[in-house]
Amino acid sequence: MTRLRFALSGILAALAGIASGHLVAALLNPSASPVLAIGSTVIDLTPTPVKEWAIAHFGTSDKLILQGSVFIVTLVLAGVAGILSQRRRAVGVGLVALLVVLAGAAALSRPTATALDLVPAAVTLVVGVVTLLFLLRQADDTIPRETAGTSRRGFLLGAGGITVGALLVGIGGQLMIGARTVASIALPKPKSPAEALPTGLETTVKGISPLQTPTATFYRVDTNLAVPQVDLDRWSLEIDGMVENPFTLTFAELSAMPLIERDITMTCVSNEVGGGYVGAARWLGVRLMDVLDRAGLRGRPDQVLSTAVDGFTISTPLSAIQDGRDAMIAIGMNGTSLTDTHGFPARLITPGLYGFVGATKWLTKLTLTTYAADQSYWTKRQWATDAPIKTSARIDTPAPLSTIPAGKTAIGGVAWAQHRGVAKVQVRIDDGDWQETRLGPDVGIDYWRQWYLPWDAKPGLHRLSVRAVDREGAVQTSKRATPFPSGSSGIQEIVVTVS
Ligand SMILES: Nc1nc2c(c(=O)[nH]1)N[C@H]1C(S)=C(S)[C@@H](COP(=O)(O)O)O[C@H]1N2
Ligand SMILES: [Mo]
Repeated sequence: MTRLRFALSGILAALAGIASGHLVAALLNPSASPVLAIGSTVIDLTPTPVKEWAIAHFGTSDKLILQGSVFIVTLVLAGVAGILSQRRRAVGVGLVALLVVLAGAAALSRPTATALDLVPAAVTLVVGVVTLLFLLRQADDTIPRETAGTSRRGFLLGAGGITVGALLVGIGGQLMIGARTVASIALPKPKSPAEALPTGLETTVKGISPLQTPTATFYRVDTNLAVPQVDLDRWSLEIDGMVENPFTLTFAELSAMPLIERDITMTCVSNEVGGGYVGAARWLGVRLMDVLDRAGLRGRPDQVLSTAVDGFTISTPLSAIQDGRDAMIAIGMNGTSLTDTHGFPARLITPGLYGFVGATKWLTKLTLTTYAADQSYWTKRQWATDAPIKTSARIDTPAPLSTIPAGKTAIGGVAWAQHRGVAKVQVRIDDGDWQETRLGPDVGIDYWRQWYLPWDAKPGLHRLSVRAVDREGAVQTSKRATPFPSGSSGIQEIVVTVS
């Protein structure tokens, strides 16, 4: 079983190296961690259909699954390197070194990489190679020992120690990365506040989404394996491109501008009909037009290309920003400063457009440009350039495929048709007619609307469908579309058992 020992040597060396690199990255810059750097590069290189499939099937765990796969593939390759080094040590060591060089290259290829990001890869290399050489010595039966059996015991002891050590170091690094969060900061009061939020239907209809989504449960979608942690003192917002006066704002300068407070429902283009990538929050921020007016447009730009601190870009049609909607640079969400997962310290919010065309998190630059001259992260990957959110209604209660007791109950949920507004929500039970539901409070055309229909449920299997009608009279389409390239459509239909 010598071969197994050699394979194990490779795997454990990789494990020890990766864990050490992860811990060092946790201290310096999480995204430079070897596994995270390779993972991020894989995300960027993944073809659009595969990415869409992963988001649809794995949801928010897509990142976990990706990281796990990168990790497993690395360990398999390291095992092969270990086996090869039974014949020729240099081959195994060379392969391990190559793996690390790839991780280092991935870290350096991140748009905001600095030379410091090579440190985790260097640590990985040193720890990996030293561990490999140590284990190979122990694994090798051909090296003469004083007593038989010493080598096996030595190998097992060494391997066990390294496994425990690597797990502790790796988990320690992971916990440190997870524990890094930005502190909430005090923000000025809005010059244009939103009205007090009315009481939502959640107080009376059990199981319905609350009128305002708590920040802690607000969906999160981005390409980042490690959440960017922005240092406020080093952050700035730059406005450049086709403008008369390019300028840069510090956070203090930005938050000193007149603030507006608005209730806006956000939706991700990857949301499937009936899905959970939608959330409603109260945003505090600076009107985007105020900033653009200060810069003064030059020539005929047609898009605002926004850049995040990690180099990620989004393009937003200038016409949407200019049409009077409350497009803003948000610095607050639901009464506090932004959390790091939702874009601290500043992000774009564009009512009526899907997040990938108007909601740049960790915003650091706004460039006035044209679609002919520049493309952004998702538009380079063939997603739509102009993507208004499609009208959609969702059933929150009863849950799909659930069993509920017969008798008086309610069918309820939320519906959205941002920037057009929801006029009606209709429910169909089995093959019956579309029935008008009762609507929750009206919080404006950019916000979702809660709805419910009292239902005297009779025993048996029932099909429930829902659709919304916007204030322009357009009925939610029953035509099915996948999220790619401009958002899903179709009508949600669920089945429940009444017993
Ligand atoms: N920097 C950055 N901003 C981003 C993204 C991203 O990947 N990186 N994803 C966008 C997408 S697809 C959506 S739907 C929204 C989600 O915002 P949330 O995570 O706060 O809900 O952020 C947008 N802004
Ligand atoms: Mo999205």
